[in-house]
Amino acid sequence: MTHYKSNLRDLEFNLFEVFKRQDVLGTGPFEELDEDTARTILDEVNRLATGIVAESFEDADRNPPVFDPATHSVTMPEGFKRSYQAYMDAEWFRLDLPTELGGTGAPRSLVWAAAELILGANPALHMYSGGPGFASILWQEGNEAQKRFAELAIERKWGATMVLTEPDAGSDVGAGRTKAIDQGDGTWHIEGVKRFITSADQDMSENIFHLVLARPEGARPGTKGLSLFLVPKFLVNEDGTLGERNGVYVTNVEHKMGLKASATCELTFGAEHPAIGYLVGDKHDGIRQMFLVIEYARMMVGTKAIATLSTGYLNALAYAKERVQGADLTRQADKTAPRVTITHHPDVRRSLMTQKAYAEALRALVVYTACQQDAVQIAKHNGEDASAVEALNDLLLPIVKGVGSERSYALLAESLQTLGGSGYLQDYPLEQYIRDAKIDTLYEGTTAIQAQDLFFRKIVKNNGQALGMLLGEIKGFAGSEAGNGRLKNERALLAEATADVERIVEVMVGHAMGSAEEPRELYKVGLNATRLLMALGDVVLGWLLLRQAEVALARLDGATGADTDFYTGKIAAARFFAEQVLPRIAAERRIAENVTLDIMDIPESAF
Ligand code: ST9
Ligand code: FAD
Repeated sequence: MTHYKSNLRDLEFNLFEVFKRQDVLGTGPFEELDEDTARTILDEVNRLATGIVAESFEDADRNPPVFDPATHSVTMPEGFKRSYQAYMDAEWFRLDLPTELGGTGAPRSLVWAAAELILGANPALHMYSGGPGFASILWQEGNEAQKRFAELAIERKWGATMVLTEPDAGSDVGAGRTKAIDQGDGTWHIEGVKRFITSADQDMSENIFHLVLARPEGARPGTKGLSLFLVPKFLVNEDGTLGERNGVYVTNVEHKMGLKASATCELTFGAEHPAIGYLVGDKHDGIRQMFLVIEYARMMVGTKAIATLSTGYLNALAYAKERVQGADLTRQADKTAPRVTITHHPDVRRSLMTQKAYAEALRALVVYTACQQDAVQIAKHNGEDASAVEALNDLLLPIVKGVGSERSYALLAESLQTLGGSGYLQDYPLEQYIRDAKIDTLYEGTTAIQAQDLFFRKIVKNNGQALGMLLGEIKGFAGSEAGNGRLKNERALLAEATADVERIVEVMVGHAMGSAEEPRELYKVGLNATRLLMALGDVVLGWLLLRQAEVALARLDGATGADTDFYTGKIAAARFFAEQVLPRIAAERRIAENVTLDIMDIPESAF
């Protein structure tokens, strides 16, 4: 048995009972794949995930990759290599590739459902396996030679990286100083030092290609002056064989709190000999091109966080069902009363239900978001306008990433707490889950960056259209007869919370507009941005749980055995969230309305 406890039942519930993916499978762009095949794929990925993929999870944490500065190389732990090899041999990465590149033509909802399983079992492995995905973006954006490179990269399963961050350019990517010097022959020399680069070296693939943001000499400052370059570890000859070692070297590997199996590297370009780069697509459009990768990676990080919370909760639940401690609260005065499992204690139940409600709501959020990506795929296949659904997907991404990572990290502490002192030990996976999940609030844009992206780009710049569409759906549900009277109170709580979030947005838009006259009003937007992100997240999560409860209520009549428990749990989680989480948004609204500039007015030295 491995550490990983997946929740395939809930994934399938989302896919087929709530979001009805069988209606899109077998048609249009997904013609080749029907519901049975989709279920078989999930079974197979689940078998790998809970087996060989998860097997090296602890070992690679205790015996992480080893960096040799003399050869600039990273050696991976043997167990991890076996897990990686098994996963790559199974070629599930093809789910995510377009059919022109040998892909399966699967909907994104199925891709992300499968990804959850691997990300929960061994998140670093999922990241090392990103090469084919990176190659598909290179293929989409690249010139003819780069398209051939991309095809080769998939065939040979090369690794890949996204290279943005520098010591002085983290959140502020536009501050990057890495230079690109045109050689006039279709090649460029890249010079500079990047840091924190995931998977920049390993000994599991014969080549690695880096997608690097660098500034051509004379280009303008900021992100818009950056271009995207393909910089392979080994140059590739015309006939596809590997050529000379390129001048890009790993010069350090970080010692981290968690996710130790994932090598986080300093990458130096052009110090020893030239680092040759190729301008992607022969055009200077780097930040837009890189965001194609970033959007995918933000979804991936959110899914990773959620997957970890889910296995954290299920491990906590398994422990709680076994651990006997204390008497039932109603009999605590009776010293001879039988001892009970800790699931009998109200506080443990409160904690477990909080974990369950968030884990399952966040999973629903990932699948719901992925369903918007399915809709984009379908619209494009039919030659229809996809802009409205693309905007909805864009709006949801900072929620998946920002809310998913923050809630998962916080609630994994509850999972650990459920085990008492045992949770603090390496005998259980909880302490590693917490260490491994902390990174999710940091990379791919910190939570503050997600919050600003949500407000400025996804709400204001979009004139509130996508938000209006989403909140319109939620209000429609709240005002409907969903649940046939049995979810009436919960729908009323959802309606109130939605109105509170609308008010927070209204207050923030007021401050943003006020900044035209008084620039410091914008600070109030900054002070409320993360509040809005989390509050909107809770409303969306509450809505998705209630949608699940509606389905569960309908199915409960006539259900037996495990299904009865499953649907009962669904309804309970939705009620709990509506009653115990959503009312808190009213307090957030009051805080947002009354925000002042007090903390902006005090000197730095007063902190
Ligand atoms: C990192 C990696 O942390 C962590 C783990 C990696 C694991 C990798 C492996 C797995 C991935 C596999 C992927 C494979 C792919 C698979 C494909 C499958 C088929 N949305 O607001 P402005 C663009 S990496 C879209 O003025 P500033 C847009 O072009 C490091 N585009 O920004 C825009 O122009 P326009 C991650 C967006 O003030 C332009 O940027 N680092 C978005 O200049 C300028 O926009 C970070 O994430 C968006 N949401 O710069 C940095 N936003 O407006 C975080 C901007 O004309 N910092 N663009 O359209 C930020 O995001 C900053 O807000 C900033 C600010 C840099 C954008
Ligand atoms: P800073 O940008 O210095 O942020 C510090 C604090 O200030 C944060 O709390 C932040 O929210 C806040 N802050 C900063 N600017 C603002 C603002 N404008 N408004 C409000 N608050 C703000 N990068 C890559 O390019 N490729 C990778 O593969 C990669 N992998 C990584 C793996 C790991 C393990 C780590 C730790 C990092 C990785 N990164 C990678 C870099 C990662 O994306 C950055 O660390 C992240 O974007 C934050 O940048 P920073 O660390 O410089 O923090």
